[in-house]
Amino acid sequence: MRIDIISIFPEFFGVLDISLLGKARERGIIDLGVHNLRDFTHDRHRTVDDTPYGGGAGMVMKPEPWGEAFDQVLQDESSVVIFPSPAGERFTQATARELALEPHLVFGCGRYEGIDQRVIAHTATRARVREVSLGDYVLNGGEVAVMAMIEAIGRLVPGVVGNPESLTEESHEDGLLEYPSYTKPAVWRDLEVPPVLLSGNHGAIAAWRHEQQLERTRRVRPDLLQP
Ligand code: 6GU
Repeated sequence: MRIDIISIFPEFFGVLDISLLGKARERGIIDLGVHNLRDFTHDRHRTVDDTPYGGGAGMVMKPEPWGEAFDQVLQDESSVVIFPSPAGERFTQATARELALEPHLVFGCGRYEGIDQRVIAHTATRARVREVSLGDYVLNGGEVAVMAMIEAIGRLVPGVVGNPESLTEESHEDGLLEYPSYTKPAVWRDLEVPPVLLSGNHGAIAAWRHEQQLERTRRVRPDLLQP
């Protein structure tokens, strides 16, 4: 999978060199390009924003540098462009699963009050475009959101996570929260591991874990159980 990121803070993405994603890049499974939006400006101050038409607070990102950046980065109809935005559709595990199947993702990180909407409209004429939000709160810019999305998507790309079974037994894969986990010692500071986990009875363990998933989901995320 090829991933391109366009941002005025390319140095944000240095952390993608480390950890699981860094290994996937070393092994050639994920190919990452980070582009500085200011490299696509032509004025002395490398201006990327301007005041909003119609008035109002804040600044809006100008369309021209974005247009030139996409001219360089977009390949063909196989590209999917993702604009992180608190006004987007919700990013979920299902979104991550869909995007993990794509050969080329491009993330356009907006700052200030957003990007001139014509950038999104024009990009949609030459690629599939999605405006995506992590949740109902506001971040200063898309960079941190894109980091989270790339981690969620990247670990679902075949070969990135060593043991694929670890992907099927986690929160949200079956619509429920994950069951609680325990390791040795069997007693720690007077707290015991639930005895069923030491029983060796695999049927009983599976049933207990499923009950724990249901209880936890009912308690903290009842919305996930609505039809
Ligand atoms: Cl994707 N971007 C920004 N700027 N804020 C957000 C978000 C994204 N998701 C939640 N808040």
